[in-house]
Amino acid sequence: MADTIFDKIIRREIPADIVYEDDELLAFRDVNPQAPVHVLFIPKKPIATLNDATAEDAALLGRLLLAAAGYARREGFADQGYRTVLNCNEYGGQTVFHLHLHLLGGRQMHWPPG
Ligand code: IU
Repeated sequence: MADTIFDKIIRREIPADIVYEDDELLAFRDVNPQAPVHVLFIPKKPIATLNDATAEDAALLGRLLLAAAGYARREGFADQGYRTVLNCNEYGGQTVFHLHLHLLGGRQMHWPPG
């Protein structure tokens, strides 16, 4: 898989506002926030898109979701609610090809998304 800007963030080659890290995951604030809270949760494992995830990644993807929920709980906006988004490829609006989960909170979300 091609190296992306998120791999450079993982390796600390470029700065990011990191809010969570464990052995397998990293989370940092989106540089172009679309809500008062906009954090990206990524696996350190380089998976380009959701299409590239395999059954071997099931637990990792579960931990990615739980890390986002845990962050919302710790930051005190879990009960108020939030949105998670995982864009895949062109029609999904994916621009960085290292799988990432958007966590958006702090404002009312609307449906359907654009
Ligand atoms: P997308 O799902 O691939 O469209 O989301 C990519 C996100 O990565 C997007 O919200 C960007 O603002 C964000 N981002 C970032 O936080 N830091 C960067 O250096 C780059 C993109 I490039």
